[in-house]
Amino acid sequence: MAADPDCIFCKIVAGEIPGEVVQRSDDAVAFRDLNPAAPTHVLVVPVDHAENAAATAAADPALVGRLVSVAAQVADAEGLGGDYRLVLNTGAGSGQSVFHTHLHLLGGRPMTWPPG
Ligand code: IU
Repeated sequence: MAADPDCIFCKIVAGEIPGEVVQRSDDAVAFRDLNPAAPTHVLVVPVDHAENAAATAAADPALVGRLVSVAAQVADAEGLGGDYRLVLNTGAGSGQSVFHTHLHLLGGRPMTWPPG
């Protein structure tokens, strides 16, 4: 699906509302999370709107891999040295609050498991 006029991440992708973009390509945009949960907290989102990673994978499986590649590039650029967490919350019960696919890149502090 192309842009959803009611979606805040579609608006950030389109530059209609501000976001601190750190990397952009034809099909993905990476921008800093407004409420960072780690020293590096970047969201990698597909340009095309889909409600979650499973929907993105159903539409274009390779795109999910490209989101991970972007996250790895950003992690390198942030100097994370290969230590970071990637998270795809899927569904409100998992903690997903924005229903446009986004891959969280978290790093720059020790991580614990399991997450809350
Ligand atoms: P979640 O996986 O859907 O819970 O993550 C949504 C994230 O989007 C969360 O970390 C928010 O802080 C972040 N965010 C943002 O960076 N900018 C926004 O305008 C909004 C949410 I709304």
